[in-house]
Amino acid sequence: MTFTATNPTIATPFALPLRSMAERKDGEGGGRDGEGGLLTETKTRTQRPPLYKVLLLNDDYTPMEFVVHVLERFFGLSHAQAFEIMLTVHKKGLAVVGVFSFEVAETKVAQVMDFARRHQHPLQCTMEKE
Ligand code: TYC
Repeated sequence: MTFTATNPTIATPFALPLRSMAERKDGEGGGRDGEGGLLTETKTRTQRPPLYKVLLLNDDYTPMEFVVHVLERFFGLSHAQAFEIMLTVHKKGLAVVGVFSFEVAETKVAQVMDFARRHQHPLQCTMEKE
């Protein structure tokens, strides 16, 4: 299943297939109308899109100040928040920087990787499904 909504912060409705009467609980629709006709009903349910964690990985070469700057610039963190997450990555090897829709996570990863490459730092940023 793909999610192509241009604004991924807005929940996308999905039409679910009608289930047979046998699959339905009482009072769930799809019964008799009392005059011999069959009642049908289409239900539209709102499903949340899957979320993706964006992870920052430690390395031995990228300057701490550069990582702090990346976190402020691309993830909207305060200097104190950015410093804290940078230190977590430095000590533990990686940290979750944020959780986003697929498209937003993909964009953040690309922005960080491109920015690091342009500054010739080996900083690595990846995403994984939550
Ligand atoms: N370990 C790096 C250093 O000592 C700092 C660093 C922190 C690098 C976080 C990457 O994602 C990172 N300069």
